[in-house]
Amino acid sequence: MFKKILIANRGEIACRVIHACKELGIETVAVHSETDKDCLHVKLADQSVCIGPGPAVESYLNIPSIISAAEISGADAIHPGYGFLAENTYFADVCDSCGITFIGPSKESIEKMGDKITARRIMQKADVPVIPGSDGPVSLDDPKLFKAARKIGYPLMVKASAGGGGKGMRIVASEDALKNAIAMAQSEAKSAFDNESIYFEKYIEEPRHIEFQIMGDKRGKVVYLPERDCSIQRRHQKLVEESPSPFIGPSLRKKMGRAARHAAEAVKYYTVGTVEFLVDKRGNFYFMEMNTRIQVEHPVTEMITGIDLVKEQIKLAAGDRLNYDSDDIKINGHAIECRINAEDPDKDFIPCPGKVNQFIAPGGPGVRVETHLYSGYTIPSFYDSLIAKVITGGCNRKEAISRMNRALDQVVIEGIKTTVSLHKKIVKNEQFQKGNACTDFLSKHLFGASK
Ligand code: MV4
Repeated sequence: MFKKILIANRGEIACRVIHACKELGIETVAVHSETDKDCLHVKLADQSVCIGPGPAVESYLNIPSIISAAEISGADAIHPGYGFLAENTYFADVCDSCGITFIGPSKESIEKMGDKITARRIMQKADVPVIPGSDGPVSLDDPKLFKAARKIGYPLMVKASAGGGGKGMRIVASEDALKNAIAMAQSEAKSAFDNESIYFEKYIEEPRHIEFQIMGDKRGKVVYLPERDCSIQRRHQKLVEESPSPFIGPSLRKKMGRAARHAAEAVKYYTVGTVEFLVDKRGNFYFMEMNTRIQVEHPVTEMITGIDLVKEQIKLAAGDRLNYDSDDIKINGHAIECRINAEDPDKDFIPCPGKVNQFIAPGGPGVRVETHLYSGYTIPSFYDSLIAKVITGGCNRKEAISRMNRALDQVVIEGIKTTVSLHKKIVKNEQFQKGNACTDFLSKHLFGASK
């Protein structure tokens, strides 16, 4: 097992990783930007190193600085959290060359799943259903372009191969909009990812976003865990996640879980990860992408399975074997997570950094809060606006919802605007309570057509 882990991240996830390390008896090194010297993760860690100025490119994305911090502190492994360097193949490679264990997948796994065209090809070979679409990249000067599009049918989606999470994506309603959509997606992808490779997918109407947590060990064993339903999103940012999905029964769960396991096996995946699917109204499911990291919403899975995913992740990186099967993992009740952002929902969700004069977290039965907030903390403007995750669990969905209602009413965050008010509306909404919320829920039920 590792002696000392450096956490190459900040905020709630850095705190979460430190909790796991402490429970495993592993020493912790926090890294922080100049702006973040008073952050909770710095206070919680055994040791801390300043790695540069506020802007992430100069600190949390600064690979030489982070590697130096690991070397001077004597860390034998690095946990990247999510975001920042978590899916950076170059970083995983540099860690390896320096004899530091990267707590995550191999660079080959990251690379294969990071390129969506490659991932689709590997999934097809592994008999994992993919969304009907083009076999490879499409190009504006291909004489068979319209023919290829017609074969898939309209509406279709133009997606960036290097994209994911909705970036570089366009819906195309009909042939006359095709070329323009490709050109737009291409230039967006070129500037965002320095890769203008584009492909087609059939447009799945009113889909649900269902994802499976998986875990693999270094001997090639992979297990799947129960699904999370992340259908409530805004501009491709998840707002609410729950597990199990009100939409998925035992037989579809088993079919999708096995497909998720095959997806992970196909890229020799040996850590925690998530396979995302779109599910249509009839229950057909399609591989969408794989996230090769621990995700923001992992606690809902922990709540209903009793498995500590971050501790498992660390143990798997140290070479431990998985000594249980998917069927041994039981669903215990229901869990929901609301992501609280420092944003103003009444002003188009503009970020609201600033001083938190008072913070009181809810507690009591079935409530878990993952946060780096404390009274007097100042939220900087440089980073993501996620400030807290409220997770509630109960013996069934109804109890998890009533606990979420109660917990959200008890949150006190003074000094800044947050999305707590939006979450209260979602959780009280009749369609949500019935389990009907699909991907257009927000626009349909809470905001009007434009959003
Ligand atoms: C799609 C889709 C419909 N058809 N792909 C991809 C990234 C994710 N953030 C949104 N993505 C979608 N891809 C095809 N072929 C619809 C969406 C989508 C969506 C999916 C799940 C949950 C919420 C969504 C909101 C908008 C669009």
